[in-house]
Amino acid sequence: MKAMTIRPILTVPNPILKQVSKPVEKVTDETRALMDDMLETMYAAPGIGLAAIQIGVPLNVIVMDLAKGDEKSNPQYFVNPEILEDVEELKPYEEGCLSVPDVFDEIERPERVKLRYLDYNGKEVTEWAEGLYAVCIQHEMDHLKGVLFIDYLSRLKRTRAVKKVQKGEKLKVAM
Ligand code: K1U
Ligand code: ZN
Repeated sequence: MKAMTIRPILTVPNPILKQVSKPVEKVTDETRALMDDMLETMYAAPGIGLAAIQIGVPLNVIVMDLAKGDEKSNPQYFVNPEILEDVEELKPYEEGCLSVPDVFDEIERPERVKLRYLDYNGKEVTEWAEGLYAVCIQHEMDHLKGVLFIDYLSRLKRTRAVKKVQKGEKLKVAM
């Protein structure tokens, strides 16, 4: 039986979120235990994606589950993901982030990307992502580079977003 732990999710302006994550040398049981904890943490939040740095682990690891409402869960695991190709066409999507809670804004990204990554068992996968899959993997891969979706917004919007999160955190402590 897997023992999984829900870990605290770091929020802005925690400087750890700006760190650049490192490649995983080999997918081991330790990597799988990290991915199990990340998935549990993501489901509890709830969210549809999570990068390891969001729980303070600077490794190139991402989990995702894009199953809707009553659909069967569909966990996906990405170790050392790379974008091999993207298309010129950009598509806007109203993004959110568990590290910037209660802030949403429209971000434009390439509507399709070709990915290469290692899965839960360390097997190499190459495939195209589109729709919400393309949006989410690009958002999560930005986390691995220390980039947050609010970094694409104006300085004014970004400052407001960080202040909103800090105010929310203060209220949580007071309650
Ligand atoms: O913090 C994260 O990186 C996770 C983030 C992923 C994401 C969402 C939308 C666009 C791009 C990337 C989230 O999961 S935010 C929460 C969210 O979108 C959601 C939560 C519950 C149900 C459905 C969606
Ligand atoms: Zn995020």
